[in-house]
Amino acid sequence: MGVIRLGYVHLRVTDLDSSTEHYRNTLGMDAVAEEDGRLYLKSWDEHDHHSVVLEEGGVGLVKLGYKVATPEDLDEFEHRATVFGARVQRMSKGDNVGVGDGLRITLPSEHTLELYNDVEYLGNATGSWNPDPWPREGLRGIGVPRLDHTLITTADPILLERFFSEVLGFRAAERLVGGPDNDDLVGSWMFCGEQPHDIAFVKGEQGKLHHFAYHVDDWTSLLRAGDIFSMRDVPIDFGPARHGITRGETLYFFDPAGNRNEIFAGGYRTGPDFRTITWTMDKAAQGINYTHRELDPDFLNVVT
Ligand code: M3P
Ligand code: FE
Repeated sequence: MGVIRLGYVHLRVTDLDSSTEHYRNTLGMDAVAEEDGRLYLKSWDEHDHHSVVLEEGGVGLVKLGYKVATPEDLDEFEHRATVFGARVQRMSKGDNVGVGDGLRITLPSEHTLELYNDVEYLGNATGSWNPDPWPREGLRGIGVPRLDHTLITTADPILLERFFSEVLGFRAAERLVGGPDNDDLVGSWMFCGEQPHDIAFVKGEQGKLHHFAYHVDDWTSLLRAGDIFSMRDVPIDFGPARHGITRGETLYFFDPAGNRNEIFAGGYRTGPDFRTITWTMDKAAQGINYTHRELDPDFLNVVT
């Protein structure tokens, strides 16, 4: 029962060709379908039909998809989201290539969130019979194995945290608080499984994307990703560095449209008995960039 993971990020990009080059050849994702001007891509260790969709025209998010454990979850989440006062519609099989019926919810932050259980299974690149540890035919560019999380912005983090908690059963791993009494919520990092976060949000403009992240194995992979970005002139935001929040290792960069991506490694394990960690604004720079303890204001201001 419940939400399993981030399934897909559907993005707008200014130029489909240059972004296709970035997501296919620099990150190493595979194109699995192209329909109505949308390109559907999948990372090598993902099993479901796709995890990134590129659509030409503008920047930022079209929508996020999270996979739920059972079809019955959709009925329960529809009920709870309606009681919460969110706008909920049913989405139909085929609205997204490879994805079955589901729910389309407008979050209090004005982002569109799709929930689905039925999705075409393609399998990963190494199969499920005596698999190799990685594809023996090799990987392109970084060869990202899978998506990890998204970070979005909202005018009302308390309301969005309530939504993810009360409607979708997420829990906060870490909270960033400010104000004289430390009771103003600036950001929340929430999980549905055992990762430190599956979704996070910070206070900001409604409906915007701060970044979405891919998981890689370790610090060495992160450094190698940095080498590939340098070879290919990919703009770097910051990193490689350590996050205080989530304890992950990070490298932020931009796709050709200016959408921020992250490569993320490490992080601790959570679970239903995990006790929320709190960061205060006077330590926010350390929380986000533990290594350098300073933040470029553009890191907080640039969203798409
Ligand atoms: C992460 C993370 C911001 C913090 C970002 C932190 C935008 O990306 O994965 O923990 O303030
Ligand atoms: Fe992140």
